[in-house]
Amino acid sequence: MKTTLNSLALFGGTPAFAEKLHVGRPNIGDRERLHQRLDEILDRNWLTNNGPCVQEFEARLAALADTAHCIAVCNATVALEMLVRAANLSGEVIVPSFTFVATVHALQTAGVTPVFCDIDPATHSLDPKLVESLITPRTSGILGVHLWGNACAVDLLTEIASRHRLALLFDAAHALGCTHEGKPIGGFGAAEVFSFHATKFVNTFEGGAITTNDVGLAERLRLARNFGFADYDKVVSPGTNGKMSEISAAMGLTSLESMEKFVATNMSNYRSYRRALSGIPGLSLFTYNEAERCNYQYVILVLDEAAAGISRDFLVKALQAENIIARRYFYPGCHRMEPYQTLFPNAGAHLPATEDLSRRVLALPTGTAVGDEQIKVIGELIRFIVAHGREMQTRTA
Ligand code: T4K
Repeated sequence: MKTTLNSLALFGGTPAFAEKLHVGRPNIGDRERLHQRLDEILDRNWLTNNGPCVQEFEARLAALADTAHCIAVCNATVALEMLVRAANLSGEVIVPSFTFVATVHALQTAGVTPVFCDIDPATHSLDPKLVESLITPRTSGILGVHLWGNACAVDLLTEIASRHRLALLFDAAHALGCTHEGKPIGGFGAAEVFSFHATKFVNTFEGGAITTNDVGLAERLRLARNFGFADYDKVVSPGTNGKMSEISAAMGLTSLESMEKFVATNMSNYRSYRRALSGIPGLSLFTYNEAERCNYQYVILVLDEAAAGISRDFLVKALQAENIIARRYFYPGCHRMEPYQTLFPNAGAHLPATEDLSRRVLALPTGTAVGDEQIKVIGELIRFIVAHGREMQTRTA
């Protein structure tokens, strides 16, 4: 345990951890089962193009999301791009700025203008009261994000979308295995998109999937995923190469088999962080609704600089020096990234909660690579840094 400023890595001390602790360290499931699946793939000599592993992965996901259709894709960004086109979005779409930039890029890439809407600071997701005020005759849809796996204001957004005849889509990249009012995320709106990037708690190395109950949309998405091919030599629509490979689906199936174990670890880590950080002035954890099913894959710390006496950025710097690679998700907000900053230079004026929160949030390491003992050390360190924050900031100034 560190008890002097000089023992902190920032001031020349030995880092608290010899190896870096990452936010997104991949969870690896049953290696033997994965190797077995890889052998089966090689024996079949069928590596991609809607192979049996992909089909099985899609069936498992559709069951999990309780949807009629699931389309597995090479990553969630391409899935979002395909969906924006297949849902015929045009003109303007309302979207949060406080999200990973891929959400917004998917609109921009499809020639749709993103209209940034502010968030509710309590949920970190779209504020439905503000959504309605942004609807214009050019609006064709709303793209909500279930940030940190917590359902956004699904019911109010559904009501607004239906009253204004808008398409409603959800970026559910963080929300596999989560529920809203007991119903699995995946079946809300016209369609939802999951990510299985290596850093997600269930992963396919790279990968994504779209779930929907709309058969027409599912058909268009299947075509779009495979260049628009309806049959040999027969292309019936524009399309891309959005296919998931067999090796990715094999990883996904193996990962799904350990999903409950990963969730249990994440939940236990979340509770350990809650204990380890309790009572530290100016710090609070983003709280999950334990009445719902959650995957707890992100541990999100929200810092009140005035009460903590230390800035978020200083805390991140001090933690990273200790090999705790905390991340400033999703700083500085998409509206401050290109091309949006140039296109909409005044967007920030209408996004006070986004601007404020993106300066105060940080994600802490979790997943199967992190355990109780490490979290205790991280908690003690944060407690010490906050207690001596002013002194430390003066010393580094
Ligand atoms: N919508 C939302 C709301 C999203 O959050 C995302 C992706 C998407 C859409 C798009 O989904 P995909 O197209 O990616 O399927 C990471 C991920 O690359 C990204 O998938 C994820 N969200 C985002 C929140 O996080 P970075 O730029 O932070 O990645 P990186 O390389 O810094 O990795 C994060 C940490 O994980 C690092 O500390 C290192 C560690 N790591 C990473 C990889 C890849 C490992 O330990 N092993 C690994 O293999 O974006």
